[in-house]
Amino acid sequence: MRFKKILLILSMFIIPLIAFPETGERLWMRYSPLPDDVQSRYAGLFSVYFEPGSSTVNVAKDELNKAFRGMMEEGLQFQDNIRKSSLLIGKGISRKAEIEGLEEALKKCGSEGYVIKSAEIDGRKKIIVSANSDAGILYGTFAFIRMMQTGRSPEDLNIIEKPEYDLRLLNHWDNLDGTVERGYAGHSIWWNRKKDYDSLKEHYQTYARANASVGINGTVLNNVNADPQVLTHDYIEKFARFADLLRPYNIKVYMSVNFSSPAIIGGLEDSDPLREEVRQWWKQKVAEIYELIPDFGGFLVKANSEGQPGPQDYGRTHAEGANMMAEALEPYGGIVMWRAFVYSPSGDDRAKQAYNEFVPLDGEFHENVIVQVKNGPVDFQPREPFSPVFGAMEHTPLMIEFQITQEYLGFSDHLAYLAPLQKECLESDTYVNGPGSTVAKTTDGSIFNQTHSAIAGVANIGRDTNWTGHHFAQANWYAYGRLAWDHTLAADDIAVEWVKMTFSHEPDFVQPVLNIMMRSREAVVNYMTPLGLHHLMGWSHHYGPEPWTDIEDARPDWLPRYYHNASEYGIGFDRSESGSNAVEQYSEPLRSMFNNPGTCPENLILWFHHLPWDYRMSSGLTLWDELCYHYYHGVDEARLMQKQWDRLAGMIDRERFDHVQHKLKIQTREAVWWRDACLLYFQTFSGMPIPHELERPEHDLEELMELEFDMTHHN
Ligand code: GCW
Repeated sequence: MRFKKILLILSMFIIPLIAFPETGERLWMRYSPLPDDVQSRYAGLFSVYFEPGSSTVNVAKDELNKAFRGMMEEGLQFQDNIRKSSLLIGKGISRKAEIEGLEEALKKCGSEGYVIKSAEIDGRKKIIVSANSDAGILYGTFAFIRMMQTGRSPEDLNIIEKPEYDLRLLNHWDNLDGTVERGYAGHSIWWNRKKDYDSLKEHYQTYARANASVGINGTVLNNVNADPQVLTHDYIEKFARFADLLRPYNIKVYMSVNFSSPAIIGGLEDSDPLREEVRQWWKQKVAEIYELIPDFGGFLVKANSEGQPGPQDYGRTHAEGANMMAEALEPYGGIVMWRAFVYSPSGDDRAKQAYNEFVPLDGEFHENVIVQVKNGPVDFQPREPFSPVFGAMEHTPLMIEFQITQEYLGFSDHLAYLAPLQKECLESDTYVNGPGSTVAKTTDGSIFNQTHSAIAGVANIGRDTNWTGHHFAQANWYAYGRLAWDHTLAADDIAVEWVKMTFSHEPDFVQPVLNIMMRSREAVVNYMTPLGLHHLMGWSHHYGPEPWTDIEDARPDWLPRYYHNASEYGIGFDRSESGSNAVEQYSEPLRSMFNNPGTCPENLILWFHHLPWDYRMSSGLTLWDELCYHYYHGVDEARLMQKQWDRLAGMIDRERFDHVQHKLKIQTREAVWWRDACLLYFQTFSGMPIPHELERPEHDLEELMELEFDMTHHN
């Protein structure tokens, strides 16, 4: 009896301490033992020839070693003899052994891609991982590890991969004081850390490994609302240290800069981009940076937007401002990413402004400038049409900016898998060059001949142990990286990979979780902003519903009423020809399709039209009823997600299960909050009843309107 008790105590307290606590810290690189059947497929592969090379190759080798040690019963044996090895990794394999088709395959994988191939040498089966560069070896090795992690058979392989975008970046909106703008996973991993740098090394390496595992090859370390101090020597040195750390992982560092830096930290009279002194200042600054960071990536600039300084302060254009920096960076191969996120309070429809300001400048930007355009014309809403700037600037490289952090999708409290949102945008047809001119193709170099192709994602990473606040928000970091590498991947395939690597291979777990993930974004759209509604959230925090907000001195285009225009007549933003005519910025046949409520996709109908409450939708329902059904459906979906998760109890570790369960509870409660707030408020205009078969709202409008939102527990 006593013995049993001791065993029980041991199993309750000691064993969990020995086992790795599942905090989420290891992201999708947990490398826990693979199921037996998967192990047996890879069992013949533990003798490895890993061609010696640079620090990047060493990183890849260490990773493979770590992965095998964790996932397989037997560790790796490194050989220096090709014959004795079953897995051959290196750039020079084709020179060392005759392998059919390898040379040709390598010609197709560019400077960062890789080949993974089954081959036979002297009658013995081998797997080859090869590439044209060390970076390719790094990515090929990670791809091989991913195959193991996801249980893919290593038979008959003939994989040739090449990234779709050359530059695949994360943008950190991290302030130098350690806070993160729109960050919901704790403080900055980069700035204002009390711990000494060396003790954080492993943490940064995990960050770097995670990025390398999906192919992210650049990172902007500070907020686009840039502190000019970042260009002082002290900070350049700090950037250099990060650059040294990230370099082996093929990650370059970039910096957001403040346009007024010459005046603010350089002591110049002003920062006019056409003044020689100012141009010289930038040249010297850039030289100083490259002295310390020879492979520095370049600058990201938010100018003349939301109060940031810019060339327009001196009557100059965005192109003149960008070109000044581009000239300074050009001798070193650096680039400027110039953001097109601009809108002025006095301007006409905010959705039109980026196009209006940038398209006329097409052809005026230097070769090493890329204009960075948010996916939608307004601002990272749960659903927007694609930005009409895509495809409209034939002579200017454009890059797409997605937001991985969930500023408008429930922060890190709501589960919203974003790959479907990103795919929706990437696959939208702009028609600029006839059918098939998708947003992806207008930016990846396949339609327009451009020197650089690039993509950026605003990071959701912070100092939280699990990196992203919500365990499922890790999937958004992962999926963004995977799509940046290959935008043709399917959102559900990416989700399955991630679930298997992050949680479990068990089909009874994978399937329901996939289901949760794949319906999650649409659920959020439905309970927040269905049918093309947008920007209904609290005007400063962007979290909960505040469609009623009216602040006297606030800019009208920060307030929800500007966007929903609810009145006794109806609801929606008229962007048709008879309204702001934003439709005009799209190519035919989209323009006409969006212009007519009868042909406009209904999931965007209130984005483009202001319609009466009794407008007949294709379902036969009135607009009001349809709106109600969408909001209620969103809540049902959140409840279903919660139920589905509850059923998975016991299938994974307790820590992460409980954490996600807790978050889903919040999400469901808040879905109801959103639904009730929006419908009860809109009802004051429509005067129509909520369909009787739907449950009654749980809240009272006045009580909701009085709620004071407390930001503190959401960070
Ligand atoms: O979405 C808005 C955010 C701002 C952000 C801005 C931008 C960094 O609310 O916090 O500022 O966009 O993208 O520049």
